Amino acid sequence: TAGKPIQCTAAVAYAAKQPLTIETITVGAPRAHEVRIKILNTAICHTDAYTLSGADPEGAFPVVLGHEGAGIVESVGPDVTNVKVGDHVIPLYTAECGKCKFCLSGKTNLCGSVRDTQGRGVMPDGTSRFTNSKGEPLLHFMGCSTFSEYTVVADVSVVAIDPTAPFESVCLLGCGVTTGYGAATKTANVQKGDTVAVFGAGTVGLSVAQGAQRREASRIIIVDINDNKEKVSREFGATDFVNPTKLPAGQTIVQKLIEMTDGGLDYTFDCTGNVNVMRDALEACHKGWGTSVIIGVAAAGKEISTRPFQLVTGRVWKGSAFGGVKGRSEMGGLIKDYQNKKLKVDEFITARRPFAEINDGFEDLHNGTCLRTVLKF
Ligand code: NAD
Ligand code: AHE
Ligand code: ZN
Repeated sequence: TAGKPIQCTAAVAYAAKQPLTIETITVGAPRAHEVRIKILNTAICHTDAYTLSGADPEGAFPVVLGHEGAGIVESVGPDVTNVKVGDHVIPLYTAECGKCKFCLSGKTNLCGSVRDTQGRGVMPDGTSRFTNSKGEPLLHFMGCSTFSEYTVVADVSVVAIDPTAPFESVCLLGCGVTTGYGAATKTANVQKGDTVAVFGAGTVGLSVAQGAQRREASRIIIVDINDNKEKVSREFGATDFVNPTKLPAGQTIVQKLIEMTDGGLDYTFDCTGNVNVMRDALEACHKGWGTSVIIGVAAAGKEISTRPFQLVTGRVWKGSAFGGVKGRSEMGGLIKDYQNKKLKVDEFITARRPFAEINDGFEDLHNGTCLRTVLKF
């Protein structure tokens, strides 16, 4: 099949708020510095639903969504040296070229090599590798498009992994688990004894909690409006669980957290995407040094606000993409941690479905106990 287009099954998002259409599409051969991957498993991240909802300012249709997957390299285009046919791989929505200003800065995991075209849903040469049966081009998504049995990604956007690692589990390292765990251990760099509050007990928030636990945080308070999340929060390391909708009349979540921690948290994390929660997370930080990390993705048009005095008095507001993790350099270590049982991954899988049930998988997101639905081709 190398060098030739492949026909395969994909789930196409033709318009916002519409179910995905499962159909046969054509996936073109990889060009220079491109890799064609046979996806074995993909999960559904909240961000896929967010883009499908129409709330993503970069969202465009028709598109092949999906960015939390794992598979095998089927073929490579000219000049690809980092992976070869047969390698087990994870596509990376945060590329790592190792050569751009960002990669060389030592200050960030963001990479500038392919981000512009990635945001426009095309390959670095400005074209798409996906075509539907009518011959219409389909857009790529986040440089990954894992909701297709075959996908094409830039070589800087893929990492080879230990072939003994199970695809159905490590696909979750393509986004949610890595994002939360990295936000705690890299972006915030939580240290032993620190106090931490996590807003939102989804896969991202629970992964923040397990990162904070790994670093021996003294207090890990999970805040979620859904009481069903208390049990799982404690399983992932929460020492306390607070439902902000059940506080005594007149008490705010910020007051509650400040009272619980003698003045506020060392670190807080927004894992909800709600801008009001982001403000609470910042204001629950300790005066003088508390740092709040925004991970959640907010809808188009939403903005954050607080009194500047919050920052004047030493609180720090920052953000984190993919947990600050450099995928090609650091994925191997995360896979090893998973294999050595230092990193929980399987525990996030709350449903497994055949790929054909992808729309049911999106419905799972609303059931109140869903962490990740893993789809299998
Ligand atoms: P999720 O939907 O599984 O989890 C969100 C949790 O937040 C749920 O448990 C929900 O009950 C809770 N919640 C909602 N409103 C709340 C409120 N007002 N107060 C407290 N809790 C509240 O989502 P997820 O997959 O864990 O993703 C979380 C967020 O992170 C999403 O916005 C997603 O788009 C974003 N995300 C960002 C990155 C990144 O790199 N920055 C990566 C992955 C996901
Ligand atoms: N396209 C949106 C922003 C989406 C966003 O913030 N994406 C996160 C990853 S979410 C993964 O589930 C991210 O890493 N952003 C950094 C980047 O380079 O995209 C918008 O608002 O335009
Ligand atoms: Zn994601």
